[in-house]
Amino acid sequence: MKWNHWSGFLTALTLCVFILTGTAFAAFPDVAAESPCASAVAEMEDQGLLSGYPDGRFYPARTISAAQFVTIAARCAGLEPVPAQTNHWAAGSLQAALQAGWYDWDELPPTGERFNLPIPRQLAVKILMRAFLPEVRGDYLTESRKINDFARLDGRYYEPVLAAYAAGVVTGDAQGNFNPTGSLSRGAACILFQNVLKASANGGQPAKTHESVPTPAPAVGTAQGGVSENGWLQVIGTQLCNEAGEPVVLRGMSSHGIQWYGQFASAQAIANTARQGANLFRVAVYTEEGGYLSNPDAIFQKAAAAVDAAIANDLYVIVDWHILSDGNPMTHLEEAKTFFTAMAERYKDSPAVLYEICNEPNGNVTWERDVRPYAEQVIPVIHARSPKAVILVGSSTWSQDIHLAIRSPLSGENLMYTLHFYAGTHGTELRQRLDEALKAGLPVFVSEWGTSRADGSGGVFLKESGEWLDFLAARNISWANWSLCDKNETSAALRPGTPPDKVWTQEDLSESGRFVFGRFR
Ligand code: DCB
Repeated sequence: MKWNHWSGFLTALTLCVFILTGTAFAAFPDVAAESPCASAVAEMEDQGLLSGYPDGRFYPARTISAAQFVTIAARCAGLEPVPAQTNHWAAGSLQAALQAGWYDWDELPPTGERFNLPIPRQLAVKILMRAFLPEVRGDYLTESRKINDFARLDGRYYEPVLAAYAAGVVTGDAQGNFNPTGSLSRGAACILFQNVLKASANGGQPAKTHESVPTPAPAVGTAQGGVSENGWLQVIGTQLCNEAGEPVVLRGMSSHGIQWYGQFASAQAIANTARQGANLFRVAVYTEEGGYLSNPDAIFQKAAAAVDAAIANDLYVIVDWHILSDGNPMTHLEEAKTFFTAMAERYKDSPAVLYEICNEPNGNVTWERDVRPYAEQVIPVIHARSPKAVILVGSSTWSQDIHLAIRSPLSGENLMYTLHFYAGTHGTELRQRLDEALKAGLPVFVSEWGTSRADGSGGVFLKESGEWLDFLAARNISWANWSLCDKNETSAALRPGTPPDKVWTQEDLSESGRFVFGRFR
């Protein structure tokens, strides 16, 4: 708490005592004495912090506007109005709140166009936490588990909302949802004020609140069906969503290089994968190492056949421009444009297809100088033909430098950043990077990961893989596993010699394959 707010704090404390001890006299005929907000409403009204409507009612179910909410917060904190840009009745208090750093300019522009709109719950909570409990922090894992719809939260509100859960200011609804972009009723706002003031008086420790803390939410409720169920995908905040705007998680297999293991990108192999519960397939179109650049027409046909087979099996499918030994995506920019022009033209009407424009930039490559400018040239080629398509973008160091993209993210719709990991090589540190990216508002897609070391062999590292998958599941992050083939390496999902054109049994799967197939659903 800033000590120039001491007087406000004391006012708030005094108010708080009133709220907590005040008799719930019937200040408003429409607020029942036993209603959880009754005492708060009555005392706040009595203190001139809140007013009813001219008909003498309070209308606790009505939506509270941004102006009403911030004005009450300012009064509670003893923040005096200052000169403002508009003559809106609340402009002075809102200007003072803005200057006190309770919210940012773009959240409620001082030009006033949002003052009378409902205040989104995530913004309301941020303002309360900044105003009354600025020192409180919430542990990401502990608190995010309490929030069933955590994936819907805008990244810029992670910190205050997690802190608010930690301090018991917010507890979510009966389903464990926070509903971050929803509005607040006037009655519910009073409860929030009461909770934050109590916690503040308690030194930031959770106080007993009117709402009971729900048990930690289980896995976040998501759709994991196929294309016919989910339709066109869209990215909302950091979350991949279906056409209806509901969070969706894609899980499935990546092919190995189709120039080598094209037989495992066959209709039967893909159908086998779908039958195991996957809703995603990734077609790895190597550029070098005997891939597309050696034989563009034949490889294009092979890739398109695999995409068609995935679509026929109701799977989402990633067309992956698999740069690898050509570390810099700029090296084959023109070929990439030609390839994606043809792919996007062919699949422009299919909601199933996602485009991954550079598998793993590596070597002497930077996000700023190489990957970002490359993406800025290739994305428009795709979006010009398929405007709604989700496009996945890699980063330097084999798509691990997602933290560098935070500083200069791409602009545009339906873009996601890939993060690749190998469980035998990468752990906590890379997971922290992923959280950093989410926190900064970057949507993340794990379009390739393996149970092995980063070279595709060693292990298998199933315990570490499990830690990764739990981590991804808790964040609703989609993934594709490397790889669906029978190569004699531990990351391969099939045992050496497994025929591609039969229905596989458990005996055909490698140790890695059994583990990964078991985690699709
Ligand atoms: C990625 C690549 C992928 C590669 C796997 C495993 O590379 F995207 O193409 O697959 O991760 O290394 C391997 C196959 C081998 C094949 C080889 C070359 O499994 O059968 O012979 O590609 O085509 C990564 C990922 C991370 C790191 C290094 C590589 N890393 N890498 O963090 O150091 O060197 O390929």
